[in-house]
Amino acid sequence: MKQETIKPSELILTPEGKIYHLDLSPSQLATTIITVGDPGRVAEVSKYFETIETTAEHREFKTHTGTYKGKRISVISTGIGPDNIDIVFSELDALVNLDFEKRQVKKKLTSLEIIRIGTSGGLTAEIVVDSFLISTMGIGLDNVMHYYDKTDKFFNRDFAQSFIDHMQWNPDNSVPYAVEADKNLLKKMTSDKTTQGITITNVGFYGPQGRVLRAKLKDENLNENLITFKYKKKQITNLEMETATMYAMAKLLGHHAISMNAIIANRATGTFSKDASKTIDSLIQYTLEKIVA
Ligand code: R1P
Repeated sequence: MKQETIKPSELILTPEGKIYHLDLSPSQLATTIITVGDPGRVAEVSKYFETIETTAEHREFKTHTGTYKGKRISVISTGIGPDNIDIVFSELDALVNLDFEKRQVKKKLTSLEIIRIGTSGGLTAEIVVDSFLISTMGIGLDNVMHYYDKTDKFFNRDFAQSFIDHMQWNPDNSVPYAVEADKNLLKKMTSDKTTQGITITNVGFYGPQGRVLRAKLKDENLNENLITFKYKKKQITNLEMETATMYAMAKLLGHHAISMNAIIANRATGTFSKDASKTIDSLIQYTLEKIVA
């Protein structure tokens, strides 16, 4: 049967044939990709590359593709939040798995290796500031994934339901989902320099992460309830804004993803790193070395 073509309103290409938001052509992307939130962090990663063949920038999406110890890597900023992960992962997948000339899905699909180097806040006192935490699982409190079909095969329903029950989760907020890390990448990136944990991904930085500056929260016990939740003796360790959506989008599209977190704040002790840039730089160097190991 002849495959239908994807319309210009759906697969949006620039006059140069680049994918719309990322402003990249397929040849400019490596199959190993580091994602960072902050566009300014892209150069903090690529400064360790011996060559840079591509630089691109459109809105919050900045890309450098080059080589580290001979391995071709793209580093891309996603900006902040799960909504951007939908855009970045859809376009990364399009770059490798769609034929831009024919506007069709390629017969042979490519799996990408996608590694987040991000920052995060620890929820319990044991998750110390300036440590590295790898997310074994993401709990998504965003709604992005609920627009996609066939998520049943990788959502951990039992885990999510026990979270919903424990939290007495307000269904008006969202429908929480749980999704595991890529097992091989988790093993590859882990060492005695890292801890592992369960990461909550939410849609905001203040209210949705239980922070009060001036606006009063609906649920003042949000973070306390998060840390008393246990599933098979495992506890939630940290909060950020991309991991669960990344894990789910990767599984949906057949890619491999892992989230490396530089813990720069601790919500239990109320502390913030005295030198967050140094901690992030150490995590960048650690991650690059693990990628080529
Ligand atoms: C909030 O300050 C941002 O920092 C964290 C959160 O996930 C959110 O994106 O990660 P990045 O430092 O990677 O952006």
